Amino acid sequence: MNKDTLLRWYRTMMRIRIFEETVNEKFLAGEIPGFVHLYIGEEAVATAVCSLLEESDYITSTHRGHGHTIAKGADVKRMMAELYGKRTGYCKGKGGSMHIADFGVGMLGANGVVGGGINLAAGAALASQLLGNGRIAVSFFGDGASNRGTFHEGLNLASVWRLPVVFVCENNQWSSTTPYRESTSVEDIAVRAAAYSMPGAVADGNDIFDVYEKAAQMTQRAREGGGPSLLEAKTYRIKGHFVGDPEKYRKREEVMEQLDRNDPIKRFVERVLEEGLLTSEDLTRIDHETLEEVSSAVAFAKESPFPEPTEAYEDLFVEAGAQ
Ligand SMILES: Cc1ncc(C[n+]2csc(CCOP(=O)(O)OP(=O)(O)O)c2C)c(N)n1
Repeated sequence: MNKDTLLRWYRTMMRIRIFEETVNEKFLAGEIPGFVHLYIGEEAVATAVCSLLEESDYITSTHRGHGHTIAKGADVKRMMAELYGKRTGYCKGKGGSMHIADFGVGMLGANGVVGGGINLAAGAALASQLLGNGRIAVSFFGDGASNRGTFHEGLNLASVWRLPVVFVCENNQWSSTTPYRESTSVEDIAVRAAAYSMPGAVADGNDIFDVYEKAAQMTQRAREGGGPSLLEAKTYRIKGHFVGDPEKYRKREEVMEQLDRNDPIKRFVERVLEEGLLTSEDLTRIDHETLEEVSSAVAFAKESPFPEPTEAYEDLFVEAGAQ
């Protein structure tokens, strides 16, 4: 990997981590309304996969969408403003965390419906195929979503029509309060790809190099007209299901062990320093710049106005072709 890519990866992972640590803190302080799910511990997946995409390519996301949105190039100021419910936010402050979208960078939306993004990505890929514009689509979703009908419908038709789409299952071991082993018929979700005649692979989702290598084969296949594939990234949800989750269903030691041994940012830093690929000055500079960037996003959000009550019924429908 060249140095620029490694620096970009680190900046993106830190941008996600600091953004979310800040959101956690501000939510608990009562400054952010609504409901928030954090992606902490899973940053390597979105970062590696999105670094293989062009701005015009599409992604669909989930209820745990900040990481995907940031990795696809959205503006953290407008994201933070949306979380604060302000008019300068992506949905003019009326959507919140689970509705952030930025069509300008191909981010087709977070989604409060588990498994809801899978067929949206297949649809975007179908549009690209019909238009012949060369764009590909990626759908990020969880292990829980892989047990929904939408997963099976989406993979089947994507395969039948050889759509340019990559399905990325982030197996973070938990589906809300349920361990994936208690709800999922297979050890590796990737094996389900065989049922839909497409390649499937398992990546160590906390090793950005591994995710990148496996995802690269799949994005290339999609670009070359080879059709869809399924990547399962094994990772771990460090935070509760949502901010404020008392987490009575798992032991604290399990989380601490993952944080200690398997934090994707820590693993990246150890490797790049050990192999002399980046210096600690490179990393510290990015840490400072990112902290600064996120704190100005908070200031921007706080200074921005709330929408007027009269705006409640505006923007509910978008005319076809308007975006
Ligand atoms: C169709 C649907 N069913 C149930 C829910 C409630 N729900 C919200 S998140 C979640 C767990 C999703 O687990 P997973 O897909 O593994 O994603 P993760 O939360 O682990 O990122 C559930 C059941 C929902 N939002 N939508």
